[in-house]
Amino acid sequence: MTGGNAARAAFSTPFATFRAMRVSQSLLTPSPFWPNFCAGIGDGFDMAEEALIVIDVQNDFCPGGSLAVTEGDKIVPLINEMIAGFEHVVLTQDWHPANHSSFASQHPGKEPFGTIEMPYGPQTLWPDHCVQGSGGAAFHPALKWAKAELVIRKGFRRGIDSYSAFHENDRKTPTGLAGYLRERGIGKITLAGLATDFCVAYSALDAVSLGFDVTVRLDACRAIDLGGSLETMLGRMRDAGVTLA
Ligand code: VGL
Ligand code: ZN
Repeated sequence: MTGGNAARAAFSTPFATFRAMRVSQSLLTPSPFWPNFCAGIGDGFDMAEEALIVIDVQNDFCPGGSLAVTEGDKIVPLINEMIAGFEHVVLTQDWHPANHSSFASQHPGKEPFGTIEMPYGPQTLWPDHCVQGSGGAAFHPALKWAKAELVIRKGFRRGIDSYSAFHENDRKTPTGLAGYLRERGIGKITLAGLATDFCVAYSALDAVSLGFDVTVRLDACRAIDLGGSLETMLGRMRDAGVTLA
C-alpha cells in the first residue's frame, strides 16, 4: 500500500482517525506518553523529509546594517553551500512595520538594547531594523535564496515581536510554519542564520517542543551576544535536546 493509500485508509476507521489526530496534535503538544506520535511516525505520517531553515540573513543584520551582527555576512558562503545540499529550503525574514513596538524609537526616553514590559512579558528594545520593503529587510545580496520553497515573514504585528520562526514572542501566536512542515512530511530541520542567540535559538527551542528533530549549525550562525545571551541560549538549546553541530 502506498503512503497515500495508507493515509486514506487511516482516515476510514474511527480508531485510525483518532490515531491520525494524535499525530497532528503531537506536533503542537509534545507528549511523553506517545513517543511514536511525538516522532511523527504513523500510517501516512512518516515525517522522513528534512529541511534547511535559514533564519533572517538580511542586510540589517549584516555589517553596515542597523542591527549589525559581528561577521553576520561571513556565514553567507557556507549557507549557500548548505542550500545547494538540501532538498527542501525555507527562509525566514524579519518583517516589521515602521512603528514596530520592539523599536526603541517608539518609546520616548528609551534606548536600544534596553528592556520594556509588554503585555506578554519583558521585551528587548532594538534599533529600527528590517522595516517592511526596505533595503535593510532584503536578503543579503550574495544569499542564494532562489531555491527556497517558502519564505516565512515574522514580526509584522506592531504589538508583538517574533524571534522564533514558529511562535511570536507572546508564545501563543503561531506563524504557520509548524503546520506547513507537518503537511509536507518534514520532521527533521537544520537551522542556520542570524542571530544564534535570538531568532535561531528561539526557533530551535520551539521546534523541539513541537516535536521536530532539530540541529543548529553553529558554524553557519553568528550571535548578537547581549549580556551573556549567547551562553544562556546555547545552554538552553543543549538542555532542550537541540543538536549543536
Ligand atoms: C533578531 C533581534 C530583533 C534576530 C530579530 O533575527 O535574531 N534579533 N529582531
Ligand atoms: Zn526584529
